[in-house]
Amino acid sequence: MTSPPTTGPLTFDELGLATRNRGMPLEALRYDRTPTGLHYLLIHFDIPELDPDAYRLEVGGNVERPLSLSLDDLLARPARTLPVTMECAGNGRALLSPRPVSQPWLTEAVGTAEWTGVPLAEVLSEAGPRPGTLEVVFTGADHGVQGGVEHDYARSLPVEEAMRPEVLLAHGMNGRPLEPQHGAPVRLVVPGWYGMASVKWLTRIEAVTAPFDGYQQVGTYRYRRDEEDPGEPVTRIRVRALMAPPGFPDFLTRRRIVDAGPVLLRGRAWGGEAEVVRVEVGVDGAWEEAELGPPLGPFAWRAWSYRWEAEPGEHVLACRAADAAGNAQPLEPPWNHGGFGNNAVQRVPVTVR
Ligand SMILES: Nc1nc2c(c(=O)[nH]1)N[C@H]1C(S)=C(S)[C@@H](COP(=O)(O)O)O[C@H]1N2
Ligand SMILES: [Mo]
Repeated sequence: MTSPPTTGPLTFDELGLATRNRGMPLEALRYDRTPTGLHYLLIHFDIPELDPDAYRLEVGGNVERPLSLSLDDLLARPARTLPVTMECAGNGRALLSPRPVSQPWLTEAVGTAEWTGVPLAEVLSEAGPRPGTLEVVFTGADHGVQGGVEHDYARSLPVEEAMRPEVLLAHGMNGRPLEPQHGAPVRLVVPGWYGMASVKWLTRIEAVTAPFDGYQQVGTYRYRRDEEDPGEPVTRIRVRALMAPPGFPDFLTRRRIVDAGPVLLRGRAWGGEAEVVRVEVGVDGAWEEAELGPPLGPFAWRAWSYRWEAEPGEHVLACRAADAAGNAQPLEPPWNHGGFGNNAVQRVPVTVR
């Protein structure tokens, strides 16, 4: 079923996942809005074949008025566009030791797109959840086996989260119709939550009166100590900053090479729990305050920059963010059995010549 965490070399299975699911090259941190072709991808099974002309979104379960909506029905409704930073909960997993065997992300599983869609709350209100509704379950058209369990990809949200005005039934990304790999024709976008909540290829929305126990809800996406531990659910994005690697890279090791003198270090910081209020840059362990740019929106990253006087020699650069709720990034990775929420500070070794 699932392999135990390992300290061994990367497996062929992990390589297979890594070549299907690309990360955002970190130089793309330069863009406010990540071009669609540079946005990260995470696809558990296969990209399903969905004909937009035959597409229906069924809204049912514990509701007064079940709905069946075509893509045209959704496109005809007033839409909202929001920049949203999405990050995979497994980002940083391959940096853990022992390493949970799954999609082996380093730090690139992030991107910020402008998502366009119909507020979920409007469609839900129209269907009218009946008293006793606890959660709303979102099911995708993709199907597979994970952890020995065959299922359609499905996740739930507590009803209060589902009713947040910024949760979208998205049919557009960066001003264009959704592309197949990002959930066409319609996906959920849950700003502030790790990516697993934003169900792609959405075909069914169901109001339920008991906690959803599908595989993607209870079998994974939990902060667990070990296999036996039921753990706590993975929800909102932990605060994090990343740096666009300075200078130029060595092809194989990606080690950075920089000329001595002033270097403008730049990056982005985000988090789903509260607003980012501080970013610091570390040079060989000494931390200094970075300058923050304006947030792009309440659910999107903000730019930061720092002027570094690079002196010849070997150096390690780092960056770390903190939010308004007092959350800060740890220096060492927070370990858990699935390798989720690793927001440890990024370290970038640099040779200055
Ligand atoms: N139906 C479905 N939705 C899904 C997934 C999936 O495999 N199937 N992956 C989830 C995960 S884990 C992440 S991180 C995001 C990734 O969205 P993106 O590929 O558009 O960046 O989609 C989420 N929605
Ligand atoms: Mo993910």
